[in-house]
Amino acid sequence: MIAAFTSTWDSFPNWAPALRRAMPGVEFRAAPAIGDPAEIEVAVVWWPPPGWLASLPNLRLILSQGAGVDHILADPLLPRHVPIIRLVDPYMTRSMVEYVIFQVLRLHLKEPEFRRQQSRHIWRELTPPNAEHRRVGILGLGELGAAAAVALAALGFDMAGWSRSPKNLPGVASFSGAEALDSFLARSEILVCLVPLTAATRGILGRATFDRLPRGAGVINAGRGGHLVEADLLAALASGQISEAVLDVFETEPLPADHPFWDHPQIVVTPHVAARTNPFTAAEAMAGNLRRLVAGEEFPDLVDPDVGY
Ligand code: NDP
Ligand code: OXD
Repeated sequence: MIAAFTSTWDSFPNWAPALRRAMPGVEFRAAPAIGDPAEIEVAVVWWPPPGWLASLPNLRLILSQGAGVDHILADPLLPRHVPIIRLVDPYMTRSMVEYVIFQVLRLHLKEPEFRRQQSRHIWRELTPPNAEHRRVGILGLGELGAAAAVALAALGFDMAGWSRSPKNLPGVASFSGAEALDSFLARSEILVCLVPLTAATRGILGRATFDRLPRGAGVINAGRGGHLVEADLLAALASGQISEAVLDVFETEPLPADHPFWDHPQIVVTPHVAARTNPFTAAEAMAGNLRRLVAGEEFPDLVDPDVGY
């Protein structure tokens, strides 16, 4: 079997040892030098050039290099009959759990405020509530959101999550569907975004959402830049409706050097590192899906292009 690799975030030499170790029977070719396109049966991709997947006439499987698949579904010429598999990798899930715990604790324990006080030599005791009196909400209770929510519940936080379908997770109140969004937001003093970027979720971190949060809420976006309406965040920070924001993902990445987020005292910027794909563990997950393809088995992590994730 021959597979092609294309990526805008990482190089083929970084991936080749991992792919070859996990799938020793597969020949990998890096775009654009893939030889005869008709020989390619599997594509391992991150932001494939529009039309590139459609140029592979015998393609049988598309493997995403990331958990999100908006980079694939954005292709207007996407061959919709070819199964798309998103990346589900326990290593990546643990990274996201660590990131979310770290950022929630920072906001909960008022670390940004203490930093600002220190820079002005101010000794002012601020006392955060205990975790059980801090209401945290996670938009998205999938692979990553559910794991983060359960971990925060285990730390004692008053947890809730919002998803399309109801969930039954230990210590996590479940809110599902558009009709439950307002009541979910009304109780979220710290809001974490971990939904996929779809037509239904684009711009979800905008004024309508911010206005429904308790005054002074914190916002953590580890989903996608397209979830955030940047001007609405700046306005909500200026008005005090939002107190702090932690942003890992941006509409334009890398974040342009002159972007106002860089120097904003109430914004923490991290460079899309909440859960970076690890080629070695990702290649293991991909190998499992290749085995399923060959065996004709169902894919547990199959994407539904009509729903967008
Ligand atoms: P999953 O597909 O496992 O979970 C998505 C969750 O979002 C599900 O709970 C789903 O509901 C919910 N959801 C989707 N659409 C809606 C909607 N319209 N209304 C309510 N809930 C909705 O995704 P993952 O957890 O694996 O990943 C989530 C996202 O995290 C990725 O798409 C990606 O954008 C981002 N990500 C960011 C990384 C980073 O480093 N910053 C790294 C990896 C991922 P239901 O359960 O009912 O289907
Ligand atoms: C992903 C990501 O989707 O890295 O995996 O954001």
